[in-house]
Parts: sequence; structure tokens; C-alpha cells
Amino acid sequence: MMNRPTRRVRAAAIGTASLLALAGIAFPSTASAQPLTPAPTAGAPIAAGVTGPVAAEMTAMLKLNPGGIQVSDNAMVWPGGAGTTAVWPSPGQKFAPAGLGSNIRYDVLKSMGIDSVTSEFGDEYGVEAVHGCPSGVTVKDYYCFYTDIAFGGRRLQFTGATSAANAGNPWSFDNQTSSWVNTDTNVIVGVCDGANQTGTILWIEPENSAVSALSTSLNDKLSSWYTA
Ligand SMILES: [Ca+2]
Ligand SMILES: [Ca+2]
Repeated sequence: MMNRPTRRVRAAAIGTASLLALAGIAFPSTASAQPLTPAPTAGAPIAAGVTGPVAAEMTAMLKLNPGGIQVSDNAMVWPGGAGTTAVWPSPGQKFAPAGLGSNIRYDVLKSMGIDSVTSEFGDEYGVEAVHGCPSGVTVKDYYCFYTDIAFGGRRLQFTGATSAANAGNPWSFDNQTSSWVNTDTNVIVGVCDGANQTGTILWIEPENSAVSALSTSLNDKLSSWYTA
């Protein structure tokens, strides 16, 4: 209603059109007007419209960390974030699926420049994955954190060049990690109790290692980490 022209403006426009028509000048129709906003580009972040059985959880994480793109019913990817991927268990499931889970959005991944889902994330069979953490001769290596013991719950995974990060904002992962896997063959992960790589160094993750149940003194303490 607010954009509706006033009666006086409408009358003036009609008057101009009539005068131009009388003068034999074509009045451009509004249908030929150019759109004011550019068309969306391929792979643009999906701010809304997340779908699937864990859409509510995904939307909550998007609020903390905008720019994530839903790539399946179970997974979101943050482009440019060193392969940063969050994978949720399907409702009623204890473990997040290997690979990307159900209903992979291949067209979305292609628009992100990812042609081989398997070599980037592994596949649903997880043959070479370690407790769902991607690994293998032909698959990118990652380090993964899990909210539950025995590699259960939500899996947060990174690959390669992440130098440091906080578990809280933007990852909604503060003081939740109960198990971890590091399949990355050239990355050592150091985990800190405080944000911004402060406080006690809780543990060091060597290459190709895993812990299925952190001890009481370490469980649900991870607040930030760095890689070397
Ligand atoms: Ca936990
Ligand atoms: Ca902590």
C-alpha cells in the first residue's frame, strides 16, 4: 500500500502519457522495464528455504554462521572454509551418515565447483572413512569432532588449511565434543579449553588418530582449536 502512487501522481502520469501519445511519441510500457535487482548467481548462499528432516537445526546454525549451503538432507557446506562441513544424524539416528547422507543436491554442489562428491566428502558406504570422517586414497582427509561418544551425534569436519577456529560462535559446538577423529595426514590439531586458542591445551590430535570417548576431565570442554 505504501508504494501505491497517490491519485495526484497517477493523474500526472496519465496526463504525460496522453500528451506523448498525442505528439506521436511511444510511451514505454512498464513490461519492458529492466529489473532493478540482479539475478541470483549460481551457488549463492541459501539464507532461507532449507528443507529436509533437520531443517530447523540447519537454520539455527545458519543464523550463527551465514553462508552455509545445504548440500543434502543431512549436510551443509561453507564454501571457502577449508571444506568445512556439518553433518547431522537423521531424526532417530545416533550417528551422522558417512559422506553427505540423503538426497544429495548434486546440482548445488556442481554450482560450487564440486564435480566429484565422493573424492570431496566420501560416500554413503564410508568404506574408507573412519567413523564417518572422510578418508582414503582417493578421498580428501579431514579432522572431525562429534557431539557424542563413540562418534555419535553431529559431526563437524574440516580439511587442511584451517589454522584456528572457535567451537562456539559460529559453530554452536562449544563444550560439546565427546569424541574425535583426525584422518588428515598432514595436520596436527591442538584443542583448547578457552575461546580464541586460550586456556589449557586439552589434547593434541596426531595424524591418523581417534578417541571414541574423552575422559571426564576432557569431555565437553573443547572451545577452540588450532592446526599445525
Ligand atoms: Ca558431548
Ligand atoms: Ca571450554
